[in-house]
Amino acid sequence: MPIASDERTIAVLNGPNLNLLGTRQPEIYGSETLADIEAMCRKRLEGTEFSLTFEQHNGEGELVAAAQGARRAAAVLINAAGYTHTSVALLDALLMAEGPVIEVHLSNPHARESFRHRSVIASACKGSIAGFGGLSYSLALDAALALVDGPTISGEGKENGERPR
Ligand code: DHK
Repeated sequence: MPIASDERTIAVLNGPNLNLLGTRQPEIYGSETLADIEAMCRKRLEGTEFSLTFEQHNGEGELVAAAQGARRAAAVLINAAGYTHTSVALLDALLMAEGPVIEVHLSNPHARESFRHRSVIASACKGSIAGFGGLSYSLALDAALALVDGPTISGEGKENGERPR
């Protein structure tokens, strides 16, 4: 069952194989587990007006459903893992997001095999943070909070009740 988010929520979505972080190719993905990363994200949002939803799905359909469930969130962070490079269905779901979507990766896909250089979901995203291990999530949360709380980076704003994308 996907979690339904609202505008007081920052949704963090994780794709396939990220459930095995900590043991999965630690030389590439680091030794932190996904539970460690979730705990760090929860801590980062303490004292803010936002609550966290944090999900991991191995199946493409489940991740699409999670993206649909997150469409009303204040912001969405997504590490789509392998589906980053393949999933038009996930792109379509992320295009429905009302707030900014930030692409997150532990590794730097551009420093790896060429099939990882292309992100199919990039056009739904405000930007991408990659290559910093678990810190990528923290940096992405900083970016999300700056986008939803403060003045916007590129001038488009919350005036007239508009939410930044
Ligand atoms: C995670 C994966 O599982 C890969 O398929 C991506 C991404 C990169 C990451 O670095 O977090 O290519």
